[in-house]
Amino acid sequence: MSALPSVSGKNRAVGAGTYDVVVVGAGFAGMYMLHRLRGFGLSARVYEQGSDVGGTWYWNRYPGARCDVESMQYSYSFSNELQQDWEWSERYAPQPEILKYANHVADRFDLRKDIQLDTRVDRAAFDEEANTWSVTTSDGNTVVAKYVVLATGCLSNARMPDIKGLAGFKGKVYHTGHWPHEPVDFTGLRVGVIGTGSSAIQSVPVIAEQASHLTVFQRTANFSIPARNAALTPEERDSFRSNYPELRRVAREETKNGILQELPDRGALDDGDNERRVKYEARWSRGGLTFMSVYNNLAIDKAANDTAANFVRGKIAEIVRDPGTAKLLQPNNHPIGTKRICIDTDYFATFNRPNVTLVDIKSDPIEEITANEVRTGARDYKVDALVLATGFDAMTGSVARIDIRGRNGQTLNQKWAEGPKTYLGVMSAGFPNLFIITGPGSPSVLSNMMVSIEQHVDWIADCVSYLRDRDLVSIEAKKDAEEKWVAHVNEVAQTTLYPQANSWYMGANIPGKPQIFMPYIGGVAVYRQICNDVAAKGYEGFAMTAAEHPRAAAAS
Ligand code: NA7
Repeated sequence: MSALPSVSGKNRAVGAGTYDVVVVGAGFAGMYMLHRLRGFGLSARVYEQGSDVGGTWYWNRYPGARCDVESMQYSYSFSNELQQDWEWSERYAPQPEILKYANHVADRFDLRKDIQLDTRVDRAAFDEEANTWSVTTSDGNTVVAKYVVLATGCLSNARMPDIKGLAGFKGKVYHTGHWPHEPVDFTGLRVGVIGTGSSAIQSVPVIAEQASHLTVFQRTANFSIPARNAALTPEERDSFRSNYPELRRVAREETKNGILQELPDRGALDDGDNERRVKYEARWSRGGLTFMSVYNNLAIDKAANDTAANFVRGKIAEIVRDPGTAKLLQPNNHPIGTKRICIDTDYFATFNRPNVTLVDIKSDPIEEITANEVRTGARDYKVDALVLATGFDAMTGSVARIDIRGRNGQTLNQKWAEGPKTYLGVMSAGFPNLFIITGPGSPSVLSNMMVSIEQHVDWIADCVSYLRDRDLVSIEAKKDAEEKWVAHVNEVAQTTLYPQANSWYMGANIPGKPQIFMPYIGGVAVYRQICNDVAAKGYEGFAMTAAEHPRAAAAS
């Protein structure tokens, strides 16, 4: 990379450190971004607010936390040596093992020397004269960089519920997304879990084994499929390893969500009741996320979706002995799969334990938390500890916490006040040289994140290299390209059942957050092709500025 332009505008920090690229976040996205940038000989600084690498896997260490994508697929593919060497122990890796893997990657590729831990990025301001960003961190330093890459993650901003009296609770309060690093022991305690999303569904069976009594406060029942987790056999690992190049290619180029699965050629209503049941039973026995790909129309046809939803409701009724509890646990307000389907180990069976109670806070809402009780309208529940499994300000939350100022001092939060607007999920008009990894408008959370992360990082790395080779000093999404992309993302979502659920995909879990469908549902294969085509056409839809005309290409 050529030397940075001289520094002299209003947003400039004179005498600050200069880098080609500042990367925000040292999760899987930030670490791979750093690795790729180094490969081009670029200087990069990564800031990470946690005390170690790993991103969401550093924070989400609640009991039972594990990945819902199979380990052999939820791993980097960029280094064949790495994927051949690493020994995943189970079908679904537990959080400590994923964190160990993240640390192994940091050490193996010598990434740590460019990662500054315990440091938040508070502010980033674009200098329109110099085409650089001034980045201010929580330690009071400001550095200058030509590019900023937001690798801040989609599920990093844990959301505390706004419940009256919570601050006055005398016992320990834990959030699943911000779990302590020292061991937590619930032995002999009365524990309350608020929320029944994926984090609760994974942690409830484990907490129930320790707690003297566990009360689960459920507002919305969720669909969950058994994980059928098990130790990986050497044969299973070898079968992946010997076929990795082809398996990775298929995941990237031929699937919707970056997860290997059979591609069904039939819709659910093309089969009779018996045939359908046999297929659902087989997938239920196999376990995992591929339950939703038994048929090709479960995400788009309500009648087809109902057949899968009814099957799972039937399974819940078979597992849970008390009919009243079973009924409460049966989801009935959204089509199956339109909220991220959960993957569990013995979640529903846990409600057969004598020390576990389910409380329906939809019909009897929590009114207040006192020093040692959760009070609903109908009764008080004594608890010694509270677990808030209440989710995240997803997809935009961690970006929104940074004061990002683009052209004319406009903040990204102002621009996104009515919902995030991006071109390809990777850049937002008015914010030149600012890239987002797995941002809103890209497949991101609807996919195997590793597949999406690698695709975005590679695309951004190629883009930066393209700019360098042509002596271009800025790139920016054009407004018209962005508008068309946002419209396309919405249009594709509207062809599916997804918008029918009040999900965090829609921003519906955060009061006041604009409700638009944020991820791109067209699928990773289609999306990759679109991104590749854009690049092949000289970054169609982006404006670029040559070094001698630094102000020439403000987005049209
Ligand atoms: P989720 O899936 O957002 O689940 C949060 C849960 O907390 C959900 O059941 C919510 O009910 C409930 N919730 C949120 N706020 C409240 C309040 N104020 N009172 C009662 N209940 C509340 O987050 P997770 O951490 O479980 O999972 C996030 C993703 O991580 C998951 O999809 C996987 O991809 C991994 P609601 O549905 O809003 O009625």
